[in-house]
Amino acid sequence: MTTRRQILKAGASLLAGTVATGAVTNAATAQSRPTATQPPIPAPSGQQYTPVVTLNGSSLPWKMDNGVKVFHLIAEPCTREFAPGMTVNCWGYNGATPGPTIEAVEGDRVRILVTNRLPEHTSIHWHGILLPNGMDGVSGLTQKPIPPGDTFKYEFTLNQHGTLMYHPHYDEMLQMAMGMMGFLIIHPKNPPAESIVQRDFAIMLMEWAIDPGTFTPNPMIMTDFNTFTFNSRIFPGIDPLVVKLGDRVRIRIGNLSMNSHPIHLHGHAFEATATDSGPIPPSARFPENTISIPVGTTRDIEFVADNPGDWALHCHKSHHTMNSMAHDVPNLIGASQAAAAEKIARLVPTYMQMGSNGMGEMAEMHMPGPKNTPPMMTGTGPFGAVGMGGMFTILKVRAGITSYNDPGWYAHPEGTLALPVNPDH
Ligand SMILES: [Cu+2]
Repeated sequence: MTTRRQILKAGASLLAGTVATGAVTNAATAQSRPTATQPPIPAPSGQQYTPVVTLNGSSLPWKMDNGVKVFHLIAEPCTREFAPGMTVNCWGYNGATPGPTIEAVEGDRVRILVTNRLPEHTSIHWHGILLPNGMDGVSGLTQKPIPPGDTFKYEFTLNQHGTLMYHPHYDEMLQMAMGMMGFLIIHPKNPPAESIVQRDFAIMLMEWAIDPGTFTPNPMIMTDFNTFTFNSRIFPGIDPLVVKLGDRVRIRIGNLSMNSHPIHLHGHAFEATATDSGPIPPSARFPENTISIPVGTTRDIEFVADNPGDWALHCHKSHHTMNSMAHDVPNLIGASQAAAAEKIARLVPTYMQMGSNGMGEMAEMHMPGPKNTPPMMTGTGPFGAVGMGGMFTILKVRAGITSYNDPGWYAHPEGTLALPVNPDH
């Protein structure tokens, strides 16, 4: 007799096999959108707002139909370059993970068509949006799932403003682990003067389990993730946030991963101005350097970029600024490896002992790794190896720039740089 346990086991190994070969993503036919940050779509005539820049992503164009903004999302497999040298088999929307940012204005009526080109059912939930129950996208509860090949229509009026999200509510564990998520951003109809910004960025946080040498995230992993992304990119593949000195800047951060991420900005104090339920009253705001973004939420932070330079913006969980982390390795800090290294070198002549005096040397030594696997710490700045990967990018604040193209590295004014000295003088 075949037991339930045997069936489960057989199913699991079959699934593991498909995941490992990438067949589950139909990688051969997968779409892939550019990973360069696309210029935002300007506000249409009659509406005024600063359009959102989705770092290493894009916004979703729309058509007008009798006063209704009509968007079309396509749920489908895609490939995503996380950084040069690492391309991942994902699922997303319109060829990208995160999917394109949907942008609208409070009071708009929107119609969002969702076509399913995945090999299984899906549905789409509008996270944080106040809408009629039948538009909420929870398969089984408020609608039938969308079968492969079908298109469902969602239509509702936006009666709020803020940073909201969309994601599946069918086989969520797998579909979100494969990258299915995106922003739905609603600008206020009549923004107060103090909330008008010159630069408005959107960053989705995500974590993945991608074994070294493989191409497909493992959705079965619950805690031991090894790849941490801003908009499904890892440093140094993440574009910088370029702003002019004096700009008021908003960064909208969403988290649909399995962990909270304390996001830390150097050189500036900011305030959280909104959650995924709307604005935080000014009387309730306080200055911060680091803000934890809990799972399943968004936070908007705002500040005046009043300090020129190249400022790190990163997750403060130090394992989250690393790539392809392996966590089950022995601790060698302070251990003498000389005797063992000599013996290993007889078998493997290229063997290098590492870890006794810290691991910083790994940032400078780019040892060849398995295919499709970036070094753990990587990226180079004007002073050498940055020693960071994962959730790390740079806020570039510049005086006198005339475009928001990457201005290169900051030139430090004379006398403002930390330099070696003789401590006795
Ligand atoms: Cu983190």
